[in-house]
Amino acid sequence: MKNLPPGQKESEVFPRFGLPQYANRFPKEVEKIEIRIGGELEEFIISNELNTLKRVDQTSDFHCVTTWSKTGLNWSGYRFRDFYTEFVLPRLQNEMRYVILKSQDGYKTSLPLEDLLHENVLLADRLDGLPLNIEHGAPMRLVAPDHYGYKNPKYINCMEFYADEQVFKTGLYDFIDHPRARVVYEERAKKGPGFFFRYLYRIGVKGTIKDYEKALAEYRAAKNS
Ligand SMILES: Nc1nc2c(c(=O)[nH]1)N[C@H]1C(S)=C(S)[C@@H](COP(=O)(O)O)O[C@H]1N2
Ligand SMILES: [Mo]
Repeated sequence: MKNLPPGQKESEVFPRFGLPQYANRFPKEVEKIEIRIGGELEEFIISNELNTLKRVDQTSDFHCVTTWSKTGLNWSGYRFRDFYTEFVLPRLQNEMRYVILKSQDGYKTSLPLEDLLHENVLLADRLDGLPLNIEHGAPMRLVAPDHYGYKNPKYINCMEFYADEQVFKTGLYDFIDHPRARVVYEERAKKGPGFFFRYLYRIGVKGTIKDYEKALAEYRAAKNS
């Protein structure tokens, strides 16, 4: 048995996963990376400039809040910290502390900037030596291994930087979205003891995987027809 964080179980597969309402949503643009940077700064778009950052490869584990973990994923991409230092920091007037992350499928979540600046947080465009596929977030996703999967948005297309925490409607059920969602502290939900939610969330895992597989098969069939 590998040493997994509290309440997690090892999964053989790395499933396409998420909240039920996102199963049938897919990114419109999977080839070209285009991320809108906004919030309390003058808006700009980041695209091919990312190539100028140092490419990093990283093997890390992925922990979904519903208790499955996939260990040893080989990501490749750019450090969020490098992206921030190079492109965002020079344009700021005051200090930012809070970031809202948005995706092509309408998914939204947030993290404190401090957490995003950890060395192991990546903007990843490759997995296991191949360009990221639709299942796992093409063309680019955030990889934050110390945070539950729901803080790892796929198909990322917008980041907003703010000095203070913002109130906004997340892509999640409101009770789920913990402001930090750190795996070691079992911050599974906004309120209440994390371990309680192990049992609640676990119930839905198999059905969700099936629904996500079905939606992907239908999407592929429609594309090829
Ligand atoms: N855009 C987007 N990102 C998302 C989700 C989603 O539905 N849409 N689901 C989150 C959840 S809950 C998990 S566990 C992981 C799953 O990533 P995977 O499909 O690559 O396994 O993506 C996260 N990021
Ligand atoms: Mo998740």
